[in-house]
Amino acid sequence: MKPILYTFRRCPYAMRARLAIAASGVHVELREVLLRDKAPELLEASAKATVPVVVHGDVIIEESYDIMLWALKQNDPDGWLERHNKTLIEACDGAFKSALDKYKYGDRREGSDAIEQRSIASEYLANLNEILATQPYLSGDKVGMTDMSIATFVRQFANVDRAWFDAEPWPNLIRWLEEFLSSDAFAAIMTKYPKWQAGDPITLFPEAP
Ligand SMILES: N[C@@H](CCC(=O)N[C@@H](CS)C(=O)NCC(=O)O)C(=O)O
Repeated sequence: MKPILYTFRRCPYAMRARLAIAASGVHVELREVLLRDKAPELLEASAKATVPVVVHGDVIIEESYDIMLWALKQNDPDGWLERHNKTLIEACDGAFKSALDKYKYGDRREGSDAIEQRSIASEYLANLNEILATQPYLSGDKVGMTDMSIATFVRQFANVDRAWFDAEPWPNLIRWLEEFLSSDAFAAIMTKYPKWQAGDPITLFPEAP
């Protein structure tokens, strides 16, 4: 039986797990989750009940970053793991994501806490822009683990107010994000699936060639 991936299409954590799984060529059985109506099978496997989750026999992997490593350690044809800046990824998952959530879900009137949080998150983005001034990708000359761990969160930030994002002085970051959003790799992980329930036919991910 193939490993099972519980996932949600628009979740940036689930997206990066799908990016790594697709790059590795490891096949999983995809189960699309509705966050407001989670499948009992997911809740049984993972009390934490966030997505993504991989269930592989007795092994349960409940963190997107760990799912990326799990897939790429099995097969890493593009050498993502060689290009892996853990400090930058941790800063994304920590202070940046926390500020992003307060910006995205807060009251975004001028002077509000949400706007203050936007400034905090922007410091991280300005740093990415500086890195991207000297090299095409966060991982160096080629895309790697660092880019693919962070891109879906920058996308989420940009989508809160795309006009504001595009007017900021970070052309390298905008170029990098655009390249990611128009990539085949991104398109391949954004297929829409109906919510999974027990008894449904198996959905293979990546889709069988
Ligand atoms: N640290 C976790 C975070 C995952 C996470 O928070 N996912 C969100 C969706 S984007 C979630 O499942 N939230 C639970 C809920 O909304 O009920 C990871 O890296 O996988």
